[in-house]
Amino acid sequence: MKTRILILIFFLLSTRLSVNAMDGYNLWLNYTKVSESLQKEYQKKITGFMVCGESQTIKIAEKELQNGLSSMLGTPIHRISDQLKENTIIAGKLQSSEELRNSTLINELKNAGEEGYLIKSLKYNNKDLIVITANSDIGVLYGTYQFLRMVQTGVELNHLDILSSPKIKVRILNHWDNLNGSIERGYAGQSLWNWNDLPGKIEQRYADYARANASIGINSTVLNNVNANPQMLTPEYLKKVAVLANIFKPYGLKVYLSVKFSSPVNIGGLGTADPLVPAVHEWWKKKVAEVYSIIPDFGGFLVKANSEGQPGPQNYGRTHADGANMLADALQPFGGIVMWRAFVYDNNVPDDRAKQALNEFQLLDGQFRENVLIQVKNGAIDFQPREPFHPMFGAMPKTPLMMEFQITQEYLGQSTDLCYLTPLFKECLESDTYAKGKGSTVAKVIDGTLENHRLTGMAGVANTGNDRNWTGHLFGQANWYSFGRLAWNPGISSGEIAEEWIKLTLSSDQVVVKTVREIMLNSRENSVNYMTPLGLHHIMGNSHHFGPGPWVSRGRADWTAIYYHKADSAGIGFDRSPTGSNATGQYSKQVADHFADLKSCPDEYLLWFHHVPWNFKMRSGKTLWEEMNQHYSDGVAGVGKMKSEWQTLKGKIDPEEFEHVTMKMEKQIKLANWWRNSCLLYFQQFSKMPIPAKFETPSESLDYYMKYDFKDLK
Ligand code: GCV
Repeated sequence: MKTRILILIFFLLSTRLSVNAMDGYNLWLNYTKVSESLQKEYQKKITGFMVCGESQTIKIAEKELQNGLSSMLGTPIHRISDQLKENTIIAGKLQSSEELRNSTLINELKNAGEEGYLIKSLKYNNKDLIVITANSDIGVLYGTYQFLRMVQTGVELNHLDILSSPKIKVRILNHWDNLNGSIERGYAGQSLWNWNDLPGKIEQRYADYARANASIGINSTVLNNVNANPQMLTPEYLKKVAVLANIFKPYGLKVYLSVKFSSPVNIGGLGTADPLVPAVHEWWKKKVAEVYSIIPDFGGFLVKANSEGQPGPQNYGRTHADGANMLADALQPFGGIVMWRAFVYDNNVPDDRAKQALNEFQLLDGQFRENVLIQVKNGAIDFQPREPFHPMFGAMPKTPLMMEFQITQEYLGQSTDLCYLTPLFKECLESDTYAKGKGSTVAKVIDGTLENHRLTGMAGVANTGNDRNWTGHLFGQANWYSFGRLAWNPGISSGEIAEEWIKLTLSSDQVVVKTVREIMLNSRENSVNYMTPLGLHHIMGNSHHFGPGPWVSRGRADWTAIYYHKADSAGIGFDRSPTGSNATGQYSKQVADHFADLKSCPDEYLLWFHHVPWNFKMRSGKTLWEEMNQHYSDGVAGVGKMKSEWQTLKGKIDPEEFEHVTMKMEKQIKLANWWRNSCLLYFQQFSKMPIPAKFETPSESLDYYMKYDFKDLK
């Protein structure tokens, strides 16, 4: 009997513990109780809420207000269905509420567009109200999430007057998920989509995923890998996709698919996929009609063509425009779009891979249909820790270009590194293309304002998987969060987004916010320093891209590290100036001159654009070799500092999350040391210079680091 009671007590205790512990599943939607003073303050300002409308989207807004407010304010906050009381929140479209329809809000909402919202304090019949309104139900839901975010982050609720609408139309995640459940470049478990069990079995995760996206304004998702399996377009799979699309719909999340260009051959029984052959056109038209009959709200296609072995129009001597336009014509009657990727490869190894995309696309400017977006990676190589902005931005004025960022950290320590990516995203968005004079930033190219394009987009290669915390590393969530917030408004700063995320996810304690903000804001530079400082790039381990591999020399030349760093006894770096590949010439004159001249080229891009002697005098007065040593050592020190700062937060952060991050940081320290020691010893073979005395000498040989068994670091 005694043992039974003990077991029962243990069981009750452990369930309680597991309920209280934070395992990251709730992401930034924890709705934790705010401080006592804020609870008092908010309880005065919010006595109840009223929602107007009957749609599923409005029901979601209602549930969020009910749960979110009750939980954060520490007291039940109820829906009011009859008489308006003092300090009520009203959420709904103007048309759906008598109180709102008569107000001056109609005018103000004119600027909110289809998805924007207005959050406003106003007096109605002598009562103080807070109104969350929009032109659509999804706008109301976006406004609701914003309002709840304000409560959780402690914003004062006086004199509210916030009008916000997205700067970018298609805010889309790209999942590189395969039909067998694996994820290309995924580091957080298996795919979220359980294709084997769909359409019959529905997992709670599907709605939770859509909810998370809606809460940060993401309105679109591509479910499958750009290295697409043609089976995706078979009726069997389309029915599975339809189930997901239905679950996502009330959250405003539209479904898109990656398609294989050769599908007419693979699953259509045709002998060719040539875009200029009428039977191929016909096949796509019928296929698209079938897709829309099964998934009426379908968004369109994402295509990787003539790249890394994927088929495309060039297989038939046709252009990217021929291929994209054929698909665009099939989608156009249904309102669908094509996102055609500019990440292309020639089958032959080029003199400089960085130049390929612009070489293939620029001459097609103006030839694409109106429902085509060209999807361009932030840089011309491949999601490196630091790349200059892609020269295509600003170089194709007649074509809408959309951004492709990588949220999954393929080249940035995967799920081992704490690397807050917003500074990387912002660095690209704020770069000036000078396409139409000073101030022609990449952000203006992609939000359409530079050339008056109405179709605009920003894609993020997702870092989600079926790990309990969604992203493997808890801080990976911040990158998903940040992508959504930036796609809504590229103008928000890295610091603002970090602060929001910390308060929503970890704690609003001032010390936590200050310390973690600092950790996050320094994290990307730490990674650049210990991996690829001063413009080095693509020197990661072969094909898995984890850890150092400056010695990688086998295989296709432009997949090796030596192709990119070009270290020799004379110096190091890829000469892309006019004396080399002249990739600098792909930028507008001001930018080209800036990068091409050694005197003006920023240190961060030095070895990206120049082959520089080892004893070159840097701006700091140090030689290039000393400067490299400094950066690699700073990177390692930065990671160590990050960990000691994190340790000061023990007791202020949920213990489970605290331990999880501590363990990751311990691995990251080892990873950073491995990077530093490998690169310095490897490059030292060419510089023939000693490691300056003030820096630690690597404890092992280069051979040891080259053979290092890093599996336990991943
Ligand atoms: C989906 C890089 C990655 C590939 C990826 C490719 C792309 O090369 O390593 O895994 O393929 O980019 O963006 O298409």
